[in-house]
Amino acid sequence: MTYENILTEIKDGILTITLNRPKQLNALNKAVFTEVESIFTDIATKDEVKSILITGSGEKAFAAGADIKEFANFSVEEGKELSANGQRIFKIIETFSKPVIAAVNGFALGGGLELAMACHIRLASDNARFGQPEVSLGVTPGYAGTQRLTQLIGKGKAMELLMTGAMIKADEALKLGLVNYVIPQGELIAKTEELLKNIMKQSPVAVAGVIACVDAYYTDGVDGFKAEVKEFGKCFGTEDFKEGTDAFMNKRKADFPGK
Ligand code: DAK
Repeated sequence: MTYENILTEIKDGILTITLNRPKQLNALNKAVFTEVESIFTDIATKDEVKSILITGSGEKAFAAGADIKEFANFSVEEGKELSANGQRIFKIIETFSKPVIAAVNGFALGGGLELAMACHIRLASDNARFGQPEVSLGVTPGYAGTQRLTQLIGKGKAMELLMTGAMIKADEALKLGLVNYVIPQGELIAKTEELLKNIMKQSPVAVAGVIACVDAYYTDGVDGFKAEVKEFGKCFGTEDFKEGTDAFMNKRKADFPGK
């Protein structure tokens, strides 16, 4: 697929996806969703991609929400379909077996914040702003913002942000646990890559297991403790486990095959 709304680059095992509609502050339209889904499908089995960094083009926005101009005249049915499709694609990101980090380089509003929250970890530049302003447009969040924001920052604060539609600054997002670090904008990508490289030194199989176990905690009807027993047990049959334990016993650094 040729991408017109995202830029992609693979370097040192990291796929960088840059949302690229700077004139619309990287607002998420249908085409962006299609392209994001396509790239995730494409890289799922591509060994050269070991982790993913998602950011926005320019210095102003990660993504200023769903494209308001696109959905303004939608019917009830179209609204439901848009929401279900977006939720499905964000779920692919959330449950992706390779680490996905959002480098939030500016506004992350509405669908933009929902995308960042679907990523495993979020880092923010000092100019970043976060909010779910949907209620100001007469809609509720449609891409699982009510769920993931509550999971990440707790019910009271999530209710406040969701009901007021207020925007918060990066330092408050840090205090709330919405982002892990706040970094000067010029250093955001380097710091995000550094974190991904630290993760990529670990066993990819075990990292995928961690993602699955943490997701299990939030999945209805799934017992996360049992999921952990299963993932833990699986590791004993992997080459990564043999390599990791052998490296420890021989006082050398592990070089994980990822199998
Ligand atoms: N969609 C489309 N265009 C957008 C946009 C958006 N979300 N945000 C900004 N733009 C466009 C502006 O229209 C403007 O374009 P021109 O007028 O120059 O053609 C350009 O980007 C620059 O924006 P501003 O001139 O407004 O820039 P400022 O620095 O003055 O303000 C801002 C920056 C981020 C505070 C402001 O642009 C703003 O408030 N933007 C809208 C934020 C927002 O409300 N985002 C939407 C959140 S709600 C649904 C499923 C999901 C959703 C809804 C329904 N269904 C299932 C139906 C999700 C909804 C959301 O994401």
